Amino acid sequence: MTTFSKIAEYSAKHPKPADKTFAYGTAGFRTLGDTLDSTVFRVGLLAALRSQSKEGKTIGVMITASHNHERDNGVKLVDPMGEMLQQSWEGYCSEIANASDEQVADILGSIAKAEAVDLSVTPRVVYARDTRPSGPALQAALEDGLAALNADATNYGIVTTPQLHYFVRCLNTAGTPATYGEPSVSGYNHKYGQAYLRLVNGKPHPSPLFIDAANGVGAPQVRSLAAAINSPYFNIKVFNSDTETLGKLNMDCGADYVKSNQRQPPSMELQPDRRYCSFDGDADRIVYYYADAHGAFRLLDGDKISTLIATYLRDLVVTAGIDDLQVGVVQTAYANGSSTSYIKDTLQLPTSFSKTGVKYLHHEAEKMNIGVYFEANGHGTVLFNTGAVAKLQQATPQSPAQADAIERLWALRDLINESVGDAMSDMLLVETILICKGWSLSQWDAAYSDLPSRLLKVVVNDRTIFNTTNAEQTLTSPKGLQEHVDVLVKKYPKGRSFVRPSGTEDAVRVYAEAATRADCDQLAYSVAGAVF
Ligand code: 16G
Ligand code: ZN
Repeated sequence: MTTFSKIAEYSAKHPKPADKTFAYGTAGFRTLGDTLDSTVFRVGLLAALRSQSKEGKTIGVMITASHNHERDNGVKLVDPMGEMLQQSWEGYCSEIANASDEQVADILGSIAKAEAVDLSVTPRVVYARDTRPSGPALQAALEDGLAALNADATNYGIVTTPQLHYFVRCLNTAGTPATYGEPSVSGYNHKYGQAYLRLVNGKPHPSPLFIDAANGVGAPQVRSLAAAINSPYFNIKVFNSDTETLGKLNMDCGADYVKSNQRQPPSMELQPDRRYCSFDGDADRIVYYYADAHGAFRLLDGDKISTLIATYLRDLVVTAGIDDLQVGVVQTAYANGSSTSYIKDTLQLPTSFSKTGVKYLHHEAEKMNIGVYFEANGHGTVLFNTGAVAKLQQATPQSPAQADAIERLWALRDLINESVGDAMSDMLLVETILICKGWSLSQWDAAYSDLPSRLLKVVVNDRTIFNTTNAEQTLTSPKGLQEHVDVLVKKYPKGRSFVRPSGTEDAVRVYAEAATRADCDQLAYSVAGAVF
C-alpha cells in the first residue's frame, strides 16, 4: 500500500522556486534546467501515481529539452503504449508542479481520489535522460520522487527519447499478442536492424550516409545501431558527435538548426552526390539534405519525408492487391503548400490537418488504416491501425509479386517505431526506400518543389490572447486580426499565412509562403507587423 507519509520529508529537499510558474506544454515541462528540480521531483510522484492508475503498467519519464539550448532541460511522461501522456493528466502535472512545498502530498491525494487510483498497486516507472549537463541532478530529483512512493523504478541511462518510448511499449506488451520487442538498447537495435536488412537484402549497397548528430545522444546510439547492423547496407559517418564538451549540444547543428536556417551546419562541407541528415538533440527529429549540381543547399524536410514514405506505401498496397487498405497523410499548418497539393492531386491520397505537437498528429493518424504523420520540422512516424493489421492478415496473395508486397508491408511495420517519431527508425525507413528505388536525394527531391516559406517569431506581451481554430490556421482572437491577415494574403500569388501562439515559448509564430521568395518575405513581415 502506497502511503504519502514520506512526501513531506522528500519535498523539503526539493523546494519550489517561489517566483516560478511551470506549465506542462506541448512536449512536457521545458525551461532553464537549473529551475526544474522541484518539478522533476514532483513528476516522479505523479509518474508513480499514473502507473497505479493504469493497474501497475509501466510509465516512462524522459528528461530532455530536445533541440533547445543546452542550458534548458525538460521532462515528460510516457503512457503505457509508448504514447504521450493522456491530455487529461497534463493539468495534474501543472497543478502539482505549482503547488507550495507543503501542499504536494495533499494535491497528490486529491488527484488519486479524483482518478480513483488503487494505492495498493505497485507503481512501475522507467526513466532516462539525454546528455545535458543538468541531467544527472534532475535525475536524482526524479529518483527521490519515485522513492517517496516506493516505486519499482528502472534507470535506462542516456538514450534517445524514442528509445525510451519503445522500452515502455515493450515492457507493457511483453507476453501479449502485441509484443513489441526486447526492452533494451540491444533489443531496439536488433528489431529495427533486422527489419532493415530484410527489406534491403539483395539490392545494391548504398553509398555512406553522413549524419549530423547535434552533439547529442543520437551520436553514441546511432553508432551502436550501426555496430549491431554490421553490414555494408548501413555505412555511416557521424559528425557533430561531441557529447562531452560543454556548450556544443545543438549549437549550430542539428535538425532544428538546419530546418530553421535552411542550411547545413557550418561544421559540414557538402560534397555533391552525398546523402546528409541531421538529428536533433534527443534524436526524435530528422531532416535530409544535399548539395545540388550547382552546389546549392537543398533540404528534404518532414514534408518530403512523409511524401516519400506515403508514395512507397501506396505503391506497395496497390501491388499487394489490397484495395480497401487506405494510406493517408497527416500534416500541420506548417506543411509546405506544395506538399499538400502533391499528396492530394498527384498521389491522390487523403490528407488531414492537426494542431502542432506530436500527440495531436498521432491521434489523427490513428484514424487512418496506415497513417503517415510528419511535422515539417522532421518529427513523425507511421501508424498501422487495427483495421490495417486485420486486412494484412486476411490478404491472400494471388501472385509472387503480391506475396512479396505483403511481406514488405509487414517488414516495414517492424521497421517503424509506432510509439513516436524516431530519427533512427525514420532514417532506416528513408534509406530502405531510397535503396529499393535506387534513388539519389535529388531524384527524391524532384517529386515537387517547395514554395518559398518564412517562419518568424514575434515576442508579445501576452500570447494567451491569441486563439486559433481550424488546426491553428485561423485566429479566433484578437478580434479583427484574422481579417487583416486575409487581406494581406490575398495580395500575393499562392500566398498563405497563419499566426499561432507557441506551445513552448512566450511568443507568437508567424508562418508565410508565396510563389516567390520576395513575396513570401513581404507577406511574413507584413503579417508580423499586424500582430505586433
Ligand atoms: C514541441 C513538439 C514539436 C512541435 C514544437 C512546436 C513534441 C514531442 N514536440 O517541441 O512537435 O513542433 O513543440 O513548438 O510534441 P511551438 O509550439 O513553440 O511552435
Ligand atoms: Zn527532439
